[in-house]
Amino acid sequence: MKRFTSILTITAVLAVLFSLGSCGDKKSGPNISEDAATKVYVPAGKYDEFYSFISGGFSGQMAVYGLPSGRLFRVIPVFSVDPEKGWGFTEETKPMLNTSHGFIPWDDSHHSELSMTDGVPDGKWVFINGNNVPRIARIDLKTFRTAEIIEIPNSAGNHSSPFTTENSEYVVAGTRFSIPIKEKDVSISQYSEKFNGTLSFVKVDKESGKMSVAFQIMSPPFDYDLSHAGKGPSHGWFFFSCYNTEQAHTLLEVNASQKDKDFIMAVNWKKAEEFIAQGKGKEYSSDYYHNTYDENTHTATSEILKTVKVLDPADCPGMVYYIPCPKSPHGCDVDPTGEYIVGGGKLATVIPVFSFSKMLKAIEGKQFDGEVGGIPVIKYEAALHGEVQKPGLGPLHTEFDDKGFAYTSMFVSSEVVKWDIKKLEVVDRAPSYYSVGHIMIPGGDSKKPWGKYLVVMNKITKDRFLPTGPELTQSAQLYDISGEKMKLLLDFPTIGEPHYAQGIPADLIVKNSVKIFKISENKNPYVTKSPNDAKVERKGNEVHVYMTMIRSHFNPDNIEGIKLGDIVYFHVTNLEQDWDVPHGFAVMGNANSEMLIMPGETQTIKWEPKFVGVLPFYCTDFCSALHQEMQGYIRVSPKDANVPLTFKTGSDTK
Ligand code: K7E
Ligand code: CUA
Repeated sequence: MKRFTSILTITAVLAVLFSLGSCGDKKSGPNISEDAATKVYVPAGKYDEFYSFISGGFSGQMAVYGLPSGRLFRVIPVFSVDPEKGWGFTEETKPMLNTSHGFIPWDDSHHSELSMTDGVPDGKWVFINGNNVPRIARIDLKTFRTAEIIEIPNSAGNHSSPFTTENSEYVVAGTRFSIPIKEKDVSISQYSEKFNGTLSFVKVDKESGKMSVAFQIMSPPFDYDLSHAGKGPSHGWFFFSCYNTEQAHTLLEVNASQKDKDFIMAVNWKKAEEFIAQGKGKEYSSDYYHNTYDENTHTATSEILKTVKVLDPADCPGMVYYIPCPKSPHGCDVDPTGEYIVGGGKLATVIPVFSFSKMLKAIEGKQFDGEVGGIPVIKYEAALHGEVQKPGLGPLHTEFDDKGFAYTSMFVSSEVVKWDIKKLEVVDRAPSYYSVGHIMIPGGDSKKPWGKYLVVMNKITKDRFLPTGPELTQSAQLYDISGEKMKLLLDFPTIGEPHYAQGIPADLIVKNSVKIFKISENKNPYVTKSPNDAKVERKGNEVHVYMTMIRSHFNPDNIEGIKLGDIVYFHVTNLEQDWDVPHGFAVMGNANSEMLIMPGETQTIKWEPKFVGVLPFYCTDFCSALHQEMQGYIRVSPKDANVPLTFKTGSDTK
């Protein structure tokens, strides 16, 4: 490995040397922009031009970066608990992580996807998938917080998700792993008879963003990998790549790489809606969770949903087709015009580009090659616009600019290839320093790409930064794509394996940013709206502390009368009404996390004292010159003590 790395380093050095002499030549290596430093330099105090939302991979979170600087602004907790923000630890946020498997504090997130209006990112929400326990989360870009998480029933490994239709009518969820549907105790060897995949269409309410599983499409037991919606002329269709059409259930590395072609599945979701309206959807019973965070109560609630409507393609003619696609396709991307569908066959030697209009003609003329599981297979040539020849090795993902070019990541040959969509000709290639996975151009999977920058994200980490022990830094590279040739500008580290990302001009988001929550509108059942209303109440062995915080003290800050065996709930309200004045709260020995409470917000943390004594609590977030004075004590007495329950701040004992 070390040797391999140093060879790579030497190669890279040589490549730089060569590139000095022969600018942009194929073998020449990185075409580093001579003015890279000024192009990525955002002067102190100035803002970046774009936000980018990069999936946190196996961290289960999403990270927000500025472009072109690559500066990290925020990690938004989504599927994983986050003690920094109390996410998944406070009583108010815990329900967000409820699933049919119980409380799950983690997931594996792959794809971020911005909501769209007329096929263009609108800056309202960003969605992200949970790959492990199948889920989709919606993050509200007014607050940069997870507002909702819905579990996907009859699914396992929610990978081809949460890509969206042109007006975010739906976000989708295609199952990566086929399973018995519904789950039951069967032999794994009965894979091809007893297992199935599903493709879920999750409705998104236009105003509130609220998600609901509108319907699922039952499908043969393949692995559904990635997807993108049609747009413009192809609006109304959705395209999913699938591999393992061999239907292997063991040693897929070999057994699922047998066929020359797998499929892209084309789903006419408008037809599916008609079939649902006609009552063709069979009700399947399945428990799945829907968790929402209410910005007025500052509290999450979980509801358990019980049924889902499932369409069988055999009963729904004209709804689903397969297009053969070489070989073990991964990425499935639709160009800004909506006419071209690009498959990224990991093991393919070409990049196949399909034509939507040819596909429709092929369907009309019944140019089929038989069917699979009742789903007609369109003849490869009949739907093909053409193939990009010799693009590189291991094509994975494709994004688009606003000038008719596509950019495809090449995992094996570690490069990005720029090609002309109509002519299918490679016009440029840029080596990336690691095995590249997803790439992202702001708006690059929409109708209107902002084709200025390209972010290239690693799959396998390489030694681009100072070493950090056995695991090297995950990272991304930024390219300038405003000219004819791609030019490397910057490397920047990312969190978790970055997978996919989205980008959008900052001004579409900044103007809507929430600065505070109005205390007058706080409907948390445990809110304390004035320091005078602060109190401590006992209910059996439960003690509820209704506490306020304002620079730089707590009300109350001296509490006595707690007994061993009590369960104490601190319901803490931040009374500040100024932007950027959160306070934190932690009590010694709390077995969960701190809370970070925004102005006008109430949050609750549970504490079970373990021994007799006087324990401090304090503000964890530096909030004023007297932050260090923002502290208090809580006295814990023996179980049988008769210390009365008292609380005070200053001298006013109550
Ligand atoms: Cu290619 Cu999960 Cu979209 Cu990673 S996936 S790169
Ligand atoms: Cu409040 Cu520090």
